Amino acid sequence: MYSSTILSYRRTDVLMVTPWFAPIVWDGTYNIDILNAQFHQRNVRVGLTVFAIKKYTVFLQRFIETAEKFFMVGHKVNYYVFTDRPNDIGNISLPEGRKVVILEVPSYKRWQEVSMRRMEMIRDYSQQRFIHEVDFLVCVDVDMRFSDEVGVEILGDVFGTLHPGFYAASRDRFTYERRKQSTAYIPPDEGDFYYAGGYFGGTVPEVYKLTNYCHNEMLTDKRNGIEAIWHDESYLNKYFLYHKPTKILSPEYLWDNGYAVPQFLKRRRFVAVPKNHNEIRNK
Ligand code: 2GW
Ligand code: MN
Repeated sequence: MYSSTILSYRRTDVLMVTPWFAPIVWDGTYNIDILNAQFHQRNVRVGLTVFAIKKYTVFLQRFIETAEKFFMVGHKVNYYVFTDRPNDIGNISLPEGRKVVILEVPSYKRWQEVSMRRMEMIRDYSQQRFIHEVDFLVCVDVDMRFSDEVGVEILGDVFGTLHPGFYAASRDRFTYERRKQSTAYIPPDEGDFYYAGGYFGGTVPEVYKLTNYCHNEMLTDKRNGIEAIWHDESYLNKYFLYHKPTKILSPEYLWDNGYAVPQFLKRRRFVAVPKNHNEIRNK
């Protein structure tokens, strides 16, 4: 229940705001009714980008079904599904205000490239299309399911998500790119958080800047015969080091049940679907 005392909506067990005054979104720190009213007033439109290349089309059905239950319920949503197999994707009919848009794209042979090229494709479509259709983009992995509410509390100019494997780790344990030859290099005494590659977003112009940067750094590395250790995730971490996110999502928003659930994690909103790596990846 909402009350305006300044002692409510406080969490003392987790960091609620970064040193550059960006909120970190945890359960119990916001009032969704107030936020929904604000975003309805602006008639906000949200694009959810997801890639289903090659065998990863198998994840799509569950992804969209669970999103219909939990993602931005009551708001306008376009699902932008990038795929090389448009015929594998059946007709998905959704209620008024929500739709699936299939975008046919090439597939790359190496899986690292499949993952990294998402940056280029999101960039290109941001400029050509998304800018005319939505206000915010949310860019996520497809091997996931929604299991609790994800609403407008996540939206902001540019946001990243704390990786569920590193929220408690010290900086020296972050798996940033450590080779100086790579454009994704981060010096040992720098870095705020370890952000997950599978969940970022913001306004369309901000996502354009982010994806353009990551793609260009990747191309520079490619010309120099190097590829960052965790691919797009490494370039994303480099981007966020020098272009700080204006909002950060807690691991509630990107969880993997392979990890023990800590006390302070009150909700698991978007959870990795276990996959047989050999079966799904070799083809
Ligand atoms: C990926 C790895 C190995 C073989 C295939 C693929 C693959 C990925 C694919 O065949 N088709 C495809 O559509 N993808 C897309 O790339 C899909 O959207 C998937 O969710 C995304 C990232 O691949 P994924 O989910 O298998 O990798 P994770 O869960 O280990 O992802 C983390 O690390 C990646 C970089 O190595 C990315 O940064 C990703 O965002 C992270 O979550
Ligand atoms: Mn994934």
